[in-house]
Amino acid sequence: MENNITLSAAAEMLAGSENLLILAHEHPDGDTLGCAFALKHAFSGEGRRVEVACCDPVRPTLAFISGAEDLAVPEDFEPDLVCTVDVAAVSMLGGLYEKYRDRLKLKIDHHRTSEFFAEYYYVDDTAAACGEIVFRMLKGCGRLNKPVCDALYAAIASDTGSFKFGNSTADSHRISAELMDLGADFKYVNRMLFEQRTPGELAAQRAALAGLRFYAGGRIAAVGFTNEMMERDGFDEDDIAPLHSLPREIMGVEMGITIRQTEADPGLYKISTRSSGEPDCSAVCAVFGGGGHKGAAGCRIRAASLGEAERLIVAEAEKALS
Ligand SMILES: [Mn+2]
Repeated sequence: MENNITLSAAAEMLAGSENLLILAHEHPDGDTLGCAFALKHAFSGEGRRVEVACCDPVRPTLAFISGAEDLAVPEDFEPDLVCTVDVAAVSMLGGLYEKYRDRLKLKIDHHRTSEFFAEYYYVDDTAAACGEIVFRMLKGCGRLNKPVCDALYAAIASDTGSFKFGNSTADSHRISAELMDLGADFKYVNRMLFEQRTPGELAAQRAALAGLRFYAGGRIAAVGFTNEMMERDGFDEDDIAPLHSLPREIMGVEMGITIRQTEADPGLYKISTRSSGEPDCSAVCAVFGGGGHKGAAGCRIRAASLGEAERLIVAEAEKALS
């Protein structure tokens, strides 16, 4: 995979814009938000206006990065340059894709299976977090101020699961150490990221534990959520997100799977898979047109029921076991 722009040229392009719009991906996580707000803090001022937008609201536990839960584009704002961060596919932009498709100039990302939807792209799939790439870019142009460092620390700590996931590298630690040297408030960021739970998240966790199922002699574990469960127990899609790693954490489980019925289209099930890199989650999800990383990937499956969606994904996961 060849990038068609260097990080220094990308930084110059951003600096050359007057009205810069940064797009985060749907159901924003700490990485996409951390990158987006790092860019906002780095490039705001000097006659430049920078806004961040996302098609979904920010969940309350991550609002410390964005300062607000609503990331709609201000009505009076007409960007001359649009940049996406941590966005693998146009479907992850929701309705914002149609609105800005002709102005999508730059894409910065770290997903292995990537759509090259912007005019210029810089994708490094060896980076554990998109925040590592943004760090390199902002270090190169001397724009690492304190709020930038906090946001980038949040991005990297999020996507590495506090440096516990298999994707984290020595570079993840080196970059984070540099951010700490530069004053990143890692204690605050870690408390906000990893020691806060909403009541909805606990309700989702209770439902997940009650419905846990094992396959392949305990090497695969799956949990599923239906719209009915979510309505009955009072939790939503965002409350499920922190649970994606839960089945994988069980002793002996090599691939953990979470399945969620979608609210807008009850026949469509969103699948998230996790492993320690083996078996390859992105290969399993690619069978259904999805993608991601070896240790974490997702896809959507159309099925008549949660049980059917589960049978389909488990069958592919079983094939991937060595
Ligand atoms: Mn990411």
